[in-house]
Amino acid sequence: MGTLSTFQTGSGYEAWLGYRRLASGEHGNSYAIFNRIVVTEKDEVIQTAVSELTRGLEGILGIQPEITDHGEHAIALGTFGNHPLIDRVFGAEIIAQVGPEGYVIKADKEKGCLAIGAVSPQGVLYGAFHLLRLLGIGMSVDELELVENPYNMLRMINQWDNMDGSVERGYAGESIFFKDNRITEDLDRIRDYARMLASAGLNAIVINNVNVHKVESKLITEFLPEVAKLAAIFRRYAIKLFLSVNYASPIEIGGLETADPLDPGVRQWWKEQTAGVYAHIPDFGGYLVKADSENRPGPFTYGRDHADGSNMLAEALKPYGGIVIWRCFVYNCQQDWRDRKTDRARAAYDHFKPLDGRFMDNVILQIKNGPMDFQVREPVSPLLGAMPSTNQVLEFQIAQEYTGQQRHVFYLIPQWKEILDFDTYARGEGSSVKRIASGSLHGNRLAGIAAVSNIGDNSNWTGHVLAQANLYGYGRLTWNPDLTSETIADEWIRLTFGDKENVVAAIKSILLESPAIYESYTAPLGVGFMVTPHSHYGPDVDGYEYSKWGTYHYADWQGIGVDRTLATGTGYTSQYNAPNFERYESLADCPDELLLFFHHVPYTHVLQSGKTVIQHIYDTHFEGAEKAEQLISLWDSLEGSIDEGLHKQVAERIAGQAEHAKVWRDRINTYFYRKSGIADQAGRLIYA
Ligand code: GCV
Repeated sequence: MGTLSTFQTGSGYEAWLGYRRLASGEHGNSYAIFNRIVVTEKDEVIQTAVSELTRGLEGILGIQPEITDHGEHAIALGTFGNHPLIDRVFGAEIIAQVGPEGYVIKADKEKGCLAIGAVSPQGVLYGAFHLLRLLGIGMSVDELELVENPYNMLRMINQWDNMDGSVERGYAGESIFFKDNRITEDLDRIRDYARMLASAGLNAIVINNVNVHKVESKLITEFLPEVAKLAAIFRRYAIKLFLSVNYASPIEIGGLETADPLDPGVRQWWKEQTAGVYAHIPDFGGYLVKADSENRPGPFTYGRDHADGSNMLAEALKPYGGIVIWRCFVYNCQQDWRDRKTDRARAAYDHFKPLDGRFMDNVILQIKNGPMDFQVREPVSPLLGAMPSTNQVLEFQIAQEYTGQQRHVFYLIPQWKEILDFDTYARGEGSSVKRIASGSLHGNRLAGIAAVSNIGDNSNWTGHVLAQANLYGYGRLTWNPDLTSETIADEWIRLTFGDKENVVAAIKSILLESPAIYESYTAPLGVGFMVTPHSHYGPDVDGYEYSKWGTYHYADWQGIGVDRTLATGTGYTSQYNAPNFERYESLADCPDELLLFFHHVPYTHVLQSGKTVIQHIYDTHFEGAEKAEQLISLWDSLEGSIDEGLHKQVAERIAGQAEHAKVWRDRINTYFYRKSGIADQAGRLIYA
């Protein structure tokens, strides 16, 4: 298919969909049923399921199945009530367990078939990918019987792609969607991306950056015919297309003098444009908006608030079933470091919480997982769960902006799981973030998870091959947040690299240890942001210390950290419900890994671990760099056991990471040695 010819095996292009041939004996499946696929429906998503299954069976088992609309001894797939074999296999009781996007799979020996049944064509497609995943990792499906439903309704990817071809915070090349201010003609590549997303269970995509410049503003006008072509590709994979819009579009491209959300002319303008969008894309998902954030326009200019702004767009989308996703990443990015009262961490909650209940029911607020900006370590955003009468979507970042930029390994799934499992106590004990994101806690009509994509036009999609695990894992976790990090890693490794046990064990340990390793040689104890301004790559402890972005650590000769307590600091801790508030407020109870986020302490402060802050900094930085170095030999041990091309690519990145970890180690250790004048107890080399 398409672009595969230009990206051969070893490039990483096939990602987890390589459908590697299993050696006979690697699984215990009876082949007979795989020779035929019985399908009765012409629906395009079901046809996609058929072609994926055909392709997969050919790759994994070397079988070219016959496609037919009748008969038995086959894989049967279809929606309930439309397929005689499916209807014979599944009774009312099991059908009742299958939700709108779910599916049931059953190996029915009596009827001689393996049936995939669903309420919707989309469910059939997910079921087909599930079957291929099991076959791909060498599992027997002879006794299979399972029902699956996604935990989250909205399972979304946000591209930060610009029409000039660049990708904001992109670490894997240029955009696959845009080039030279036009929409791509390489639709094969888009289709291959859609396959990857659907196979991981994702169902929505925003194709352009939340920072919408003048040219991208025209995606809802003159570029619509091309956008419609992209929407058609994603539609075949049951993925809804959304666009980021520029809040000031009525002025920038509409020729109006204002973008005031209460102005009748402005409201009319959005209604007309939206009608135009739906004329081209009848199942268009809606708009994503970054407003009054980082110098982007928004309703504040007109003395209006976020509810006024988002409701205006919601009204335009409402007749078509569209939604507005309105981001809460709103803070003062013109802060003065001399002002000790303003705290960026407080901003989203302070802006949005008072607006609870004022948003239309087709507005969803999109909230970053932490109060700052996708740091290696930060607490969970207190806004999550704090607006019971408002739809909320949780935002993650798969792109590794602050986590090594896809040059360092950083398996993000454990971090996301910690966030999803965090108890907000919004409605008493058991109010986990995953229940807020899914909408189940407050009974929201719209809810889910969105994440910033990590792909670009590099042949392996993600720059670092191991970063593919984050894209795959994001989809799997969004489908089922109760999957473990180990299970997801295991699946991904087997599908990508094969299932030799030494390979699975080594790569799994690299992935699972990677977050702790990276955290240990970068910013300590939750303080964050010790990165080079703008690029956000590499150490620069004071890079943001006197800047207007509001990201400070306040290190002096005696101590470090931000006092965010209610008692003596910015009061940010009070945005949390009890008992989280008390835990963060108390110096004694605050978890070590977040200590400097909440408290300013002397370097001699003793952590719960028993170490002083300064010794913790030295120890973690020496150990982290050492562990990064050890990854080299671990990876080398796989030479000959995995594809040579993939091995080489990753080897280069791991070597680079080990070198860069030393840069981090020395910059951080020297900085704090110079500030504190306290020597390392172990007497290791610190450049004075
Ligand atoms: C898309 C951070 C990033 C910006 C990004 C912004 C956002 O500040 O550094 O590149 O802009 O987040 O999420 O809007």
